[in-house]
Amino acid sequence: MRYQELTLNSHKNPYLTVKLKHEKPILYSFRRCPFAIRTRLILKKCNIPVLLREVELGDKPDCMIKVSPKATVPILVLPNYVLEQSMDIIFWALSCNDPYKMKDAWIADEDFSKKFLHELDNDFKYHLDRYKYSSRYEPNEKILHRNMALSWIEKLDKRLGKLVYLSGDLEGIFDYISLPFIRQFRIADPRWFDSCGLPNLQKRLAEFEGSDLFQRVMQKLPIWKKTRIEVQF
Ligand SMILES: N[C@@H](CCC(=O)N[C@@H](CS)C(=O)NCC(=O)O)C(=O)O
Repeated sequence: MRYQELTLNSHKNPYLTVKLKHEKPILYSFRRCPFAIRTRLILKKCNIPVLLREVELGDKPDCMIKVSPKATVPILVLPNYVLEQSMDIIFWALSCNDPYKMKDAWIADEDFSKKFLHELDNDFKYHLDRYKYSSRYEPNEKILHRNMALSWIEKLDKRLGKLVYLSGDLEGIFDYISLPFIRQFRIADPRWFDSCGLPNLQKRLAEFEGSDLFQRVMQKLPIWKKTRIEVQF
């Protein structure tokens, strides 16, 4: 089965067999979290309806912690399973409905795809946190981490010199999984980022942030724990 190849882990992946039932899955999400943003982008592109519960990281709902004790967002609660990693939710969504054939870009060169994801979620994110939140780590090493992060996104800028989108001819999975993090990197010091000489990536990021899709997934929502309002996302 093709979807099996898409999973990051080689272990048996039970939720791939889950079919969407009438009841909608529940997504615990936090508006500004890049992991949650990438998940919302893909859920939207895949037309998967969910009930979104907006969370405050400093005041998480008990029922969220109960279903997923590690308590990071995003979390997707399905009738029989809980998915607690953004990429698991993304691959699950793509296995349910992939109208834009986003999986094709992933499958085309899976070694590249896995390396891209590893560099993003491990290396780049590591340096991003130590740059953006340097006061929580080693303030003296802020610029070192900024430069390490920059060296990776310079590769993305080069890629965009050859391709229209990070995913090829169409905006797709590589754009959606990475641009929320590049955005966060820029936000740490927009003037510095804009002066960095990354013309292709700066343009791509600006287009992405200006898109209807991005605006849609970034809407401010009521906090579920305080209001009990679940948003039909
Ligand atoms: N590997 C996880 C990481 C998710 C993550 O770290 N989310 C952050 C917010 S951006 C979080 O929930 N942190 C918990 C906290 O701050 O209490 C994924 O891909 O979903």
